[in-house]
Amino acid sequence: MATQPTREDRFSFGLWTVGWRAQDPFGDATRPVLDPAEAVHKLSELGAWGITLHDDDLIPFGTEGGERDKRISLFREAIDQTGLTVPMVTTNLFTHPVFKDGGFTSNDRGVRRYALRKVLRNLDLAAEFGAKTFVMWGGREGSETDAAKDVRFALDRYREAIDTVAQYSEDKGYGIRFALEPKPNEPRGDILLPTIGHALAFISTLEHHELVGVNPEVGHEQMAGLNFVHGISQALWQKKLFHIDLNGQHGTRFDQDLIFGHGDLLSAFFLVDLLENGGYDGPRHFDYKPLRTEDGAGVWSSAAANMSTYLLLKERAAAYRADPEVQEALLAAKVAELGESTLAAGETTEAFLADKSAFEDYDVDAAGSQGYGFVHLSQLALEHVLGAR
Ligand code: ASC
Ligand code: MN
Ligand code: MN
Ligand code: MN
Repeated sequence: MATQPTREDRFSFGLWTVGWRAQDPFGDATRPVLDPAEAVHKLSELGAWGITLHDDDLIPFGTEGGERDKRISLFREAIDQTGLTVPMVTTNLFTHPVFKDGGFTSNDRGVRRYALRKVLRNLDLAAEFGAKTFVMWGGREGSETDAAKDVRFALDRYREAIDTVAQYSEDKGYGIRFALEPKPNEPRGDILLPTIGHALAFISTLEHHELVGVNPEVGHEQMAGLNFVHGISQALWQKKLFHIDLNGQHGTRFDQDLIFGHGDLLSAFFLVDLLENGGYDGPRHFDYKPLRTEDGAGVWSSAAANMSTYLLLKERAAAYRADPEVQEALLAAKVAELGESTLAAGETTEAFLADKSAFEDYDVDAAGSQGYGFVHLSQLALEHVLGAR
């Protein structure tokens, strides 16, 4: 079994994932600060291909001048030494108290102008690192009380900000694409653009809608009780899956950011099958948090676990597809038949209405009593996931 990742697998990690010091709302950090250059070297040794970052992961908020330059160049040096890429960069508009009511959609106009400047500056850094994707996770864009936020105005300001950033990027010739990351809540009581569907609808209103897609995170959709595989399918169908955040989650509770596959394993299996066979060619990016219980060694074993789980599921998905019994079950379940158009090629509505076999003579009782065999198919998938086949 190929569980040793290589660069061709295009696995990437947020610097903030392995670098998370495990402070939570109830407890202090349990791990020391991780040197970004060490993160680059360790991830490279483990077989990762890319590292991603928020501006503040690399350059702590407020660090300016020579110290800022030094941090950037030390990171760049590690990148050059290892050959790791920086496929994606994103902006921290959530940690500093200035963003407590949001960045792009704060009620305070001065905060909005500051946030927009921070993002434009970070876009320059993204271009400098050769990033192809710029993620926007609006974690503080939202409210706790409906008295406090006119959501229609907030969406106007959200759109204004993204239009401005996209236009700036085009003017500079950066060739960067943008990916909005939905999340339903946490840290705000309610976050704007809470699901993939909300984000896709919003994107269609943007001036540079062609430059903007989504960066869905497994756990975020599952926090909203939604089916992640369905969400990703629609994003792919609309050619909007620009990036993805892989992790694990147990249902509708706080954002757990578990290792990929350590939440809903069956969903992870069908997700890998979809990503590998559904036309996604972007990074396989992990946005997870090493458990608070882990020490330094545990951090790196958790990073390796994400990749090996993905590769195991990829191998399982290939075995599932190649199994003749599965192919037979897929046929019986008419899974491919859904790919056939409902009307015949060139069939007019007139001809359709005249087709008695479609309605007047259609045997609804026979069709209603047929079995689709979905359980058998589903069990075959489960047996492949369990390695029983
Ligand atoms: C991101 C992203 C998130 C958040 C979170 C910060 O860039 O994808 O889900 O920031 O990881 O802790
Ligand atoms: Mn998360
Ligand atoms: Mn994320
Ligand atoms: Mn996250």
